[in-house]
Amino acid sequence: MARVSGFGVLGIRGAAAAGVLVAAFGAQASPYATGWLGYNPGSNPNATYADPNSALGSPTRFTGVQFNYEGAVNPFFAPFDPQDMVAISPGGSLTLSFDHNVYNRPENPFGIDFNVFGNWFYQEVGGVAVSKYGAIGGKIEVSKDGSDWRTVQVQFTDGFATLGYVDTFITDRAPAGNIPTDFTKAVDPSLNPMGKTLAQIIAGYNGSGGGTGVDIDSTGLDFIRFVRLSNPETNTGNLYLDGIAAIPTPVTASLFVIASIIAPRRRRA
Ligand SMILES: [Ca+2]
Ligand SMILES: [Ca+2]
Repeated sequence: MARVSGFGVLGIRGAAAAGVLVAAFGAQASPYATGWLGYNPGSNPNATYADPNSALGSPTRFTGVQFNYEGAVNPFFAPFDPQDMVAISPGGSLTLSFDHNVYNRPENPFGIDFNVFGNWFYQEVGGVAVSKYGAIGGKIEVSKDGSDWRTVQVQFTDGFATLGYVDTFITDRAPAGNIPTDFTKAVDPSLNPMGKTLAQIIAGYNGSGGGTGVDIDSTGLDFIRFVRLSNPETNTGNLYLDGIAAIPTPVTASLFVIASIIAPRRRRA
């Protein structure tokens, strides 16, 4: 991850000092949802995918374990284990919480502040993506305090299918790769996966794990702590939520601050 490699600039002492500062300021402990508060499975609950805890932590990189049909997650092979995701049927909703404030940062690539992951995927014909399956919408709202909710401009399934690894190029039942993608990195919204092979899509993701990128700028909020996904009553299908991932604070700015704090101590030593 960028954060870890960034510490290489300062060496072990710098990393240790940064660790102290992170602890002192209570900075983000997890980029993913760490809690949920309020799960309404909706009018047509799916009892197999009924555990909201499946939407906490990292999105899924390897799926099918519970069905004995394992494979690395890629845009042609979506997560489908009950431990991977939770269902929200029409009329239902689920609220997730981050353990830190997620800010609207204009300097984030494409303005995106967090990613949302589901189980939509690309249908493959002749080795290329020809259509998006399971893109049935879904309303995303954000909140600072869990009571004042603002709707964002994108819908749940507007974004990109999940990719678990950058070094697996088999579309169906691939073994786990060695290089995980970054779920906290946004895909360029102008990328069009249709007509592309898995290798071309992986190149287009540029290290990202996919997802729907959300920019909270239009909500007027400077930061958010809660994300609510709702399935409109007018929908006919279920939404399957795998997880959410916050875009981290740019590392370079943080390290310059840390370096300026620890440098005088080194000179006195
Ligand atoms: Ca933003
Ligand atoms: Ca999950």
